[in-house]
Amino acid sequence: MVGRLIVVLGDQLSLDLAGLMAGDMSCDVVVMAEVKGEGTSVPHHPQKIALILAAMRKHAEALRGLGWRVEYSTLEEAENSQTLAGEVLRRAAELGASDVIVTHPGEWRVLEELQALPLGVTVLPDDRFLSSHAEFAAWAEGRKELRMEWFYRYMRRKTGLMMEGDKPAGGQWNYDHDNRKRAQRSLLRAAPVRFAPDGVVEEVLALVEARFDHFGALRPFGWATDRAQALAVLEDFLTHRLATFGDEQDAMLEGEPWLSHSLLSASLNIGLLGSLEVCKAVEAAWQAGRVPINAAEGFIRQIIGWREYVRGIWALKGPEYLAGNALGHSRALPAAYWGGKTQMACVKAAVVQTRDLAYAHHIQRLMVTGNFALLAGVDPAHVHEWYLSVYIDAFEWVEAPNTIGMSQWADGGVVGSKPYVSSGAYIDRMSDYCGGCAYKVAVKVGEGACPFNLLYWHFLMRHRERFAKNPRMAQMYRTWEKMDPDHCTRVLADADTLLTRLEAGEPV
Ligand code: FAD
Ligand code: DLZ
Ligand code: SF4
Repeated sequence: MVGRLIVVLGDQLSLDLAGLMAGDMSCDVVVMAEVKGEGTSVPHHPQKIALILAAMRKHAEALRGLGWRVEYSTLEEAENSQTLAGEVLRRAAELGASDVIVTHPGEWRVLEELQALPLGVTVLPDDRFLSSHAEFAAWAEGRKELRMEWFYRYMRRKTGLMMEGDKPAGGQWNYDHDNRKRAQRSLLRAAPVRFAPDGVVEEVLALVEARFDHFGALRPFGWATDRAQALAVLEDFLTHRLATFGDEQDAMLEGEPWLSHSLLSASLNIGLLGSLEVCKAVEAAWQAGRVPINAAEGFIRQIIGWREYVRGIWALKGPEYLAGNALGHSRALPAAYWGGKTQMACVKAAVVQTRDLAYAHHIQRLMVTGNFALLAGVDPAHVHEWYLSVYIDAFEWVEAPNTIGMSQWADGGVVGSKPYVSSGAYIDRMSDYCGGCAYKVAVKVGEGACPFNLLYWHFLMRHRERFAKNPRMAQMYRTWEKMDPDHCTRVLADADTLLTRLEAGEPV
């Protein structure tokens, strides 16, 4: 007879997980399960499945090393269930357990599935986040707008990160005006640390190769799959890329997928690193004079600001948030997103990189693939499924508010006061993609016109009612009014033709 079952999910690989802290090593049993259903709930990128399975296997060993009894089901074991709930139930019957402890999952579907178990299920808050559901709800209470910047300042005060008393270090909360530079090609840019597969990873790669036929290349696989490797990625970032993180945050360069980004999201999201330890390491690098203030502040804002904020929105809005479609968009996702042909150099670069690396950085996600899907009026549910599938770091709690809220404005403006749309000019300013594109970014209409240019105006016109009075967008409507009416008619007609071609499944 055993005590309770402590369920540890594939993105809960932290030794101080709430479920473990609440458990009793002398009688409780940790249950971990590789199940096909979690790999196929959406067609997860093969590298993401491999990361999770390899990290789970290593974590189970680490827990055993600490003295926990771990009952671990591998995907190879034929008698196993296809679902997490089925596997927990099977273990409960096998061990004679009737109570289960679960740390709050990061996907509503998983929470509902586990709560429906015919067992005593206790769900504990996931205290790996710096702000709890209750705290975020209290912060949000009574506010007309839930702007990230205000939440960020609250979190700076709460954590004390980069604070001098009650004032922000350096006198400013936000150094973004020093950021957003165009990237320069540099022979000195160090490639980030990657890891050759060890025995555990090799085993899992073979398994994923045999069991999953999803979009995305499985090899080469170089992600950190244990805490020691994740700490090495952090150290590599602090030493080689943090100093230029702010400057290059929004830049895009052909053939340079990583630039000055940290590559830490997957390690943070599956629990190999803690968000506070990462922020403290960044703060210490700034205090030691190793990196400028705009870099350190910019990075810390992404973590205690954006990361915590989107989790708060996800928790506050609940499962209904996933069905948001404020703009009534209904087109299918272009085949180009799943590797189909496209002549748009920027979209192609982002998708090829996504296919090969399971990674694209924030501006590629927001201003290339996200921007195009929004301009083209793609159903946000399809966009959500794509983003949840293709990235190494994609988990619903963080992906959904970024996609449905920030990127597609499908939540009607909860996350963003205005939609993130731009013409080709923005992409041209922040990247070197346009020079090698079949389209011409300077061409606004007719032969060779950049699709972003056409669809930008089409978007603004089809949503005129909603956005013309938005103070942050009114200027664009005034610009349109001043344009030659014949030109405007041609832009909208060309955009309609483009959308018809997209609907017919033609490559654009
Ligand atoms: P860096 O650029 O080095 O940033 C540092 C860290 O800040 C990241 O590791 C991440 O933990 C955090 N961060 C930065 N921006 C955000 C943000 N907007 N929301 C939450 N955390 C942020 N991030 C995910 O972790 N998982 C997702 O599924 C995800 N989906 C996204 C979908 C869309 C449409 C968009 C626009 C953004 C999405 N992001 C997501 C946010 C961001 O793009 C990634 O966190 C980042 O690209 C990860 O790479 P990095 O670790 O090199 O990040
Ligand atoms: C994403 C994922 C995958 C691919 N496989 C597993 C698995 O086999 N077992 C498991 O416990 N978790 C897996 N996960 C992560 C879960 O889907 C994750 O806990 C939810 O997405 C909630 O964030
Ligand atoms: Fe993208 Fe337009 Fe530039 Fe081509 S011209 S890379 S489609 S922004």
